[in-house]
Amino acid sequence: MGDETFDYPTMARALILGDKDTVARKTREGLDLSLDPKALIFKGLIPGMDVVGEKFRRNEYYVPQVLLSARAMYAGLDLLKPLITAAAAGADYLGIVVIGTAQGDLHDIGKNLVAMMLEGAGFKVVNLGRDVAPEVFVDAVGEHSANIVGISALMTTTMPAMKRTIDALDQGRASRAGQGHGGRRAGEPGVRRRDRRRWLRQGLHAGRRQGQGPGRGRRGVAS
Ligand code: B12
Repeated sequence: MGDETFDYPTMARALILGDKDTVARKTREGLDLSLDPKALIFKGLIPGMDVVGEKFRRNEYYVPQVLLSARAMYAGLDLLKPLITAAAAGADYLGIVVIGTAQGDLHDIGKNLVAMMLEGAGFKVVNLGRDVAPEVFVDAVGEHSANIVGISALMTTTMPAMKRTIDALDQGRASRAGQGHGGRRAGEPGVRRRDRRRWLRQGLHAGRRQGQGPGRGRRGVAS
């Protein structure tokens, strides 16, 4: 059985129901079939979480159900993470990324997914976790000499914290690092989609062109 016949809908449905055992079982099944770990995330887990988000928005789901689904998501992601990050090549990093969720925001699934992908792509990732104060970002960028800073914010109410973090980074030494801002709210205030994509591309590629790691002094937004 290959990717076309794998039962992604059952995996997504289990996530929607918060059934972490079935999500873990389907993830293992997919891995036993040598399916691409990223396919299991993007065709199984994320479509399930999208439905959860929609149900939450329509008040068909409340926080306890969403929490169960989040746990189910992690039951899959935890199994997939070692395979995705395995490509990371010792000390020979493409660059150093400091990533965290903005102050006041507890959503960390998307941020951890981005961290995982970056690690798998060959970056060293310093993951600060969630609800991270601006000064903690600034200190971490200095301490690790990061080339890129990733800030995640999923809520309208935590967008100002993202802005405070950007301002703090701009004031400190960290202004030389490229910044990637993510989360579904990240692009909202008056930024055109076309510009966001261009900035992110520039941020990630500029430093590489100069052979000094990605994104020095550039800024990008992805959602
Ligand atoms: C799961 C979830 C929760 C879980 C979080 C568990 C966890 N460990 O993360 C729990 C139950 C804790 C939760 C709580 C709350 N939530 Co909530 N939650 C969600 C939900 C359903 C899914 C988010 C998710 O994980 N998606 C899957 C991941 C893979 O996608 P993603 O996060 O978007 O990440 C992708 C991109 O955005 C991007 N990305 C993300 N971060 C970064 C960073 C960088 C640097 C880059 C480049 C890219 C990037 O890449 C990722 C991969 O593609 C969303 C619905 C939604 N549509 O987003 C609501 C949602 C975000 N929550 C919402 C709300 C209101 C809340 C609560 C206030 C509810 C309450 N009454 O208590 C609390 C707030 C708690 C807090 N202080 O943060 C609202 C926010 C509305 C708004 N406009 O502000 C949403 C949109 C639901 C809704 N429609 O109402 N939530």
